[in-house]
Amino acid sequence: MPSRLPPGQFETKAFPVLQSGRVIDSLNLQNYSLEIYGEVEKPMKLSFSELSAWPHSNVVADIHCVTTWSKFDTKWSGVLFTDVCKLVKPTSKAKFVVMECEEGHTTSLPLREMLKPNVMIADSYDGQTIEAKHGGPVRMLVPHLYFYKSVKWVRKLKFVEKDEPGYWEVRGYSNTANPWEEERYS
Ligand SMILES: Nc1nc2c(c(=O)[nH]1)N[C@H]1C(S)=C(S)[C@@H](COP(=O)(O)O)O[C@H]1N2
Ligand SMILES: [Mo]
Repeated sequence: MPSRLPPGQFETKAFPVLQSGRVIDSLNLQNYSLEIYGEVEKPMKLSFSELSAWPHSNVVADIHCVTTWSKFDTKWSGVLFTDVCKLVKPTSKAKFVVMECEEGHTTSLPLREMLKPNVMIADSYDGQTIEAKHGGPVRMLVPHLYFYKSVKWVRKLKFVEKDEPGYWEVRGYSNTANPWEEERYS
């Protein structure tokens, strides 16, 4: 059976907390909003309750941090990115998605990576509202890539024609971030 552990990773039962700065704890269910804009036919700005009313899916996924920890069977709920696209309708120019977080942190991915199974806007972890330290109330989940692509405290999704490499990527981390190929650094 193929290993569930990508090369150079170890399994942890803990859920480490990692980010570039401090934990952002100023977002809550009342003040949260998510904007989806750029190369889409239907730009939108959603409150947390409006996002909650979108079609939800459950995902169970293994996650892999570039600092070498992996955690198996993490349980999330949220809106699949494929379902987001059915609602906002990317234009033919949309080739990349820039994920913009509270306090300016960003990452980006090609639209085709975002359309893979299990990529979601997550608003629940392990049956509960996501804790601030893990990016709550709303974070991205892109479980097939190193976890720095799964940004916390996401506020805007911008569909663009040209890539805009993100915070970790301009600091030497891989822009493709495939853990099975050990794409850690660029
Ligand atoms: N907004 C924001 N999201 C971020 C980061 C960050 O610095 N800022 N770091 C990433 C990194 S490197 C990792 S490993 C995961 C960690 O998520 P966790 O704290 O829930 O384990 O968040 C990612 N999302
Ligand atoms: Mo990370």
